[in-house]
Amino acid sequence: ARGEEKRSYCCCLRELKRVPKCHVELEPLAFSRTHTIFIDVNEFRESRKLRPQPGQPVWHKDFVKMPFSPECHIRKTGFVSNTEVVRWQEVSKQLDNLARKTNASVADIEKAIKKYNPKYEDQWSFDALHAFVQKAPKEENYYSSVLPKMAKLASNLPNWIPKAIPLLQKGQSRSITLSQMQIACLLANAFFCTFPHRNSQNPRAEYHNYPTINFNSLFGVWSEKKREKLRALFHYFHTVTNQATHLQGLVTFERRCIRDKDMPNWMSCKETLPKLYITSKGCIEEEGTGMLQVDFANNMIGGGVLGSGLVQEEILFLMNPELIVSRLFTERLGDNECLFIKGSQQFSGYCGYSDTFEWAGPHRDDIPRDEWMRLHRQIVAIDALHFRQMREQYNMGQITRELNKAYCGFKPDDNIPSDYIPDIATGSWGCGAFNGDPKLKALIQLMAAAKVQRNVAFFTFNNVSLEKDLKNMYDLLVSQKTTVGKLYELLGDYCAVTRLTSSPVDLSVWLRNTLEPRSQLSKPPASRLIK
Ligand code: AR6
Repeated sequence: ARGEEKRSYCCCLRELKRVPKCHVELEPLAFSRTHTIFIDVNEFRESRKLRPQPGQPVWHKDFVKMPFSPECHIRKTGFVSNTEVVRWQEVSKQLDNLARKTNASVADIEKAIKKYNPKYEDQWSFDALHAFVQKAPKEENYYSSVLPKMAKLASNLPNWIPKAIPLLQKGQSRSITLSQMQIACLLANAFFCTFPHRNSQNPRAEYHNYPTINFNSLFGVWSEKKREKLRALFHYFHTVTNQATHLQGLVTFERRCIRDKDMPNWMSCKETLPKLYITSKGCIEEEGTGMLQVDFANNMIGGGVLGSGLVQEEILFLMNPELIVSRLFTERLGDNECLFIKGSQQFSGYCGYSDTFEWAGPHRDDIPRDEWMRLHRQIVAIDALHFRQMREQYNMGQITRELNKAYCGFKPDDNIPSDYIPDIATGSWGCGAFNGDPKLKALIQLMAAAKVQRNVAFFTFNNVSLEKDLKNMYDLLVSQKTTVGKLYELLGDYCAVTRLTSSPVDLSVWLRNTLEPRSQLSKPPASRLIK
């Protein structure tokens, strides 16, 4: 039986392409109609300095409403009458007070935040933050010294980012490039809940179609999970306020939207499946370093990272907190959209998962940078459909939606020679919190990867039987030279059959019975066997 198991068309990990080895030299960094850059590009080109680009905030529906905009007011209730004051006056007063304290307490922070968010005085709880600081072990108890530094960083927002940040809105393909220090400053503001108009949960609220960004939701409802989240985030702030010299790079956030008419006609795709490396050991972010790493996203980017969620996307965002800033400007992703993030830094390591998740200490990120001083890390956020009932997914409408979503995330930039395109590191996308069928979703991702001619490293995350089943399914399809178009047609038949049965037939079994009714497995050629 051992000999049998070894016969597979699957490839080895070292056969797959990664950056920086397969990196193609970039054009010089430059603004364009669809790319907003927040540093002075000329200076960057001449001396690699990351000086903020001058500009003005804009109080407009297409831009992030900044807390220091002169149009941003708060109402102060007095004994006799109410007055309106410019909100930044109050915010910077509070932040400057905190910055001057040598030992800021959580009570000081709570008081400060509520001063400029008076509406939430009775609604926001800080019990988790209080418990966190109280219970922190001695060696980690640097909070009272880091908080004033964070307040100072936050109050410098008008200097770090004077220019208006465009929102990455639905239906647009556009990018934003920020320096890592600018991101740290924005996140410090998120921590102190300074962003205006971002707190209402009302479906009619101005930003109802955007994720939340202010950190208030992290501060209430104490749990062990919250503790681990706060450890990771405080470690990030501790690092950025102490070792700013290490934050010498840029990060790009790119929203991509593909119009329906530019989506593939799946039925007529002639491509066969790409190379596949599959393993139950390891995970996307470690063994997949240098490949395009898939974020199993929520359509509200970052999902529950600022609340109670703690699965793949949230963990990724906690290990790489710069990703969290995407919540500030990324509107809910549509079915034909995704978000790429290039250059984010990993600050922490972790162990466990979900309820057993633990922050495992600092991570030294020593991957090299590209010509734009971005770390060679590429992440793509694609949100699968959330199936309340497993059965809902066996339907060609849903399958086509998932194929198009994966295609949008996997499609490389135009005009890059294929030798310079890294392969894809993924796994059971949509099959945890979102209840998808791991075999169907793996096939969908392989079909989308085939269409864009990228190979796949697939991590089943300790699931040994899934590894085996996917390997067998893949071997069958490769041995039969099954095209994407043919698979699409087969999936149509599979859905039809599944609709007629009370419990879904296993996809890999059904494919085997359909493609090989006599179970005549053709043997792979000796040259493709893994020794
Ligand atoms: N590498 C490889 N596989 C992993 C990793 C990893 N690092 N982490 C988890 N898995 P899930 P979804 C496997 O549930 O179903 C979030 O709240 C693991 O087997 O995170 O697409 C988002 O914000 C896990 O069961 O993805 C969304 O709201 C499976 O991948 C929602 O969850 C799926 O991970 C998305 O849920």
